Amino acid sequence: MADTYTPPKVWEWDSESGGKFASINRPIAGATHDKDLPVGKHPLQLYSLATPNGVKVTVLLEELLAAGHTGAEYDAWIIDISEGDQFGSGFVEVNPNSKIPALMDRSGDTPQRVFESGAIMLYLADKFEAFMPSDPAQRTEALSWLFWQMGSAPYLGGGFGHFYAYAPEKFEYPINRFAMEAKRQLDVMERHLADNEWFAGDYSIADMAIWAWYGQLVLGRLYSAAEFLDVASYKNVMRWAEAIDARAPVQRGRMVNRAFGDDLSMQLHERHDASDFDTKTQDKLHVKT
Ligand SMILES: N[C@@H](CCC(=O)N[C@@H](CS)C(=O)NCC(=O)O)C(=O)O
Repeated sequence: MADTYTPPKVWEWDSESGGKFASINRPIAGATHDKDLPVGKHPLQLYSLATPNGVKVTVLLEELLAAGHTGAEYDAWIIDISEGDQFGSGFVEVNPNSKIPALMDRSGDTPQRVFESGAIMLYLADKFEAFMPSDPAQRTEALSWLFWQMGSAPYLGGGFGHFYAYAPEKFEYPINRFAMEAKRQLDVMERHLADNEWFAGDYSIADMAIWAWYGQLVLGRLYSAAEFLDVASYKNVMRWAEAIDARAPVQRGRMVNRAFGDDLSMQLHERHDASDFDTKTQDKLHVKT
């Protein structure tokens, strides 16, 4: 194989390196500009975007509300990562890592910040004692799968998705490397779901977290890669993904903070009330196009 790049002694940032998202990627943390975050009327303030990591949290919040946990009412504000909103000072105070999703819980005496989608899901599941098995062995199993997802998805998104869909050129080596890993991960899921309806006991945050990435992948919504990865061959993963996709709270959760895609009826840029899902209100909430 031809050697196309000889690394220099010390790496230097080439801000013109190309590829989708190249303009927002940088090797420095911290805020680039002053900008306060808006605060709405509910105790839970979510700052997010409907990427798979964002969808995990909005699906959980909609599931909690549908299950009768009225304390889970939330304002969802859009963070446009392509415009650099994640580098505003207010957002960096909630998530020093400058990535969506980020949550502020203002229900107590002191506002509590939570960042990292897995931590947010666990925080909400514990707060409302829902969508997490109470049996200690099953809870441990659910945590194992939740952390499996958190550790695995960067190979799917940052590895496979980046080189297959976003990189400025198609390079065989990384596409092969990460397609193999993505398919291995799907096979891990396939084998587990062959003997289990859900990942740990009943439907839980583990299912929601894994679905947002791998469920949406096999449903053909990520990276236009369903055929390339032959997702139809993972029959149990398909069965599980379709069952979750059919849930009304999941459909609502997918819409929140979505400001991309061709289907405008699936976009609810901000969510402040259950009635925002009504078409009329929704039109008003199409704040950006
Ligand atoms: N491990 C983090 C990953 C979050 C993440 O990667 N968020 C992406 C969108 S899916 C983001 O905000 N990217 C903006 C950036 O990289 O500047 C989590 O699960 O919350």
